[in-house]
Amino acid sequence: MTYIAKPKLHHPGLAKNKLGFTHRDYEGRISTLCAGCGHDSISAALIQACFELDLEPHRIAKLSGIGCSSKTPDYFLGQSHGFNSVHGRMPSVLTGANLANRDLIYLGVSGDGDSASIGLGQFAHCVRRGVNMLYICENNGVYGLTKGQFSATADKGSKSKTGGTNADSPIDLVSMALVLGATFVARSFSGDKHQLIPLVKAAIDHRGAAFIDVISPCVAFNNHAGSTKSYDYVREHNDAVNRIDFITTREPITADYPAGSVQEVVQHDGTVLRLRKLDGSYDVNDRVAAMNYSLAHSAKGEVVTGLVYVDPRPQELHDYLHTVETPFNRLGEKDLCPGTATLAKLNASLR
Ligand SMILES: Cc1ncc(C[n+]2csc(CCOP(=O)(O)OP(=O)(O)O)c2C)c(N)n1
Ligand code: SF4
Ligand SMILES: [Mg+2]
Repeated sequence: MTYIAKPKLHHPGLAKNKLGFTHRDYEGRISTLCAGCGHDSISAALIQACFELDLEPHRIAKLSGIGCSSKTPDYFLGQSHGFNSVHGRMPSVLTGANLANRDLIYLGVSGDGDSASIGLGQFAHCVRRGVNMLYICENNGVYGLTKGQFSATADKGSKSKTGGTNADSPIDLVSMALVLGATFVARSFSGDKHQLIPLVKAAIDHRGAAFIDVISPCVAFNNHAGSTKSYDYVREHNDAVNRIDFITTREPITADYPAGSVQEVVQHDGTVLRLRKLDGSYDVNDRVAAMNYSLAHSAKGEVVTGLVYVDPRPQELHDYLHTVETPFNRLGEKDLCPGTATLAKLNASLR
């Protein structure tokens, strides 16, 4: 329950980062999500990444929409700025905040419903504008908060918990981010903290639009048995499997597997996720190759994870708009009202 505060006591031996903060200083309130929800693992990865990056919590702004995923900013970085907006509208609120104060680190936290259904247009425009942010989609293929309707990322043919079949083609947000010009694109799995934490750190460090699609199982409603997740499909492809983990129901799902291999992860409902980790020969700077690779493996029923694409020389919205470097809240009257002579000069330059 959110009204139960976490005890403030710290063990005196807790490790501190360079700023003298402990891991606890990056935590939030007690999570109210279902036990074993993938979203909680993503919160844990964000906490660990910010701790390891020695970030000052007051320099971070968390923005989200509506959904179980969008609730999570309450459960991490309790001393940072936070704004829980309207369903699917996080990107425009984040863009506005970023334009007003470019000095903060922006974390946009969203769900697949929030980003790929009602908020698809918002997602597209903030990515194509190159807003400097880490945009995380906690992707479980369902509307978890409203009890498990298919989202736009659900596989065609997958079954809902109540037995309905999804007839629509899925939206692949990684492919979309690549097409839209994101300068950092990755996919990970909430249960693979060894992959996710470094990706989060790299994305925070990236100066431009960074997008991470994190497959995050919904233990309550993720009942899809689509072509990529069915037992039949897995049996057919069993030769390619390095290792299969059978996970006890309602325990957090974990996966740890070497680069270049395929991991099949059995989810809480018995469906299987095939994760292919990119190997060392993959060129992360080739956008077109990244699209081809991602689509080719998607056609084989595999989910490509890892750093899919990064632009080594990214630009961001402020570069395009030539905005002033000083955040709006630090501009004085003299900056904002430079006087009639300056106004006349400006007007003359426009004639
Ligand atoms: C404008 C509007 N439409 C619909 C809803 C109802 N609603 C709340 S959360 C949600 C879907 C959330 O799904 P997702 O973003 O995938 O988050 P999850 O709960 O799966 O993490 C919907 C449809 C709403 N709150 N506001
Ligand atoms: S309903 Fe699904 S997404 Fe929501 S908290 Fe429970 S497991 Fe997580
Ligand atoms: Mg969802």
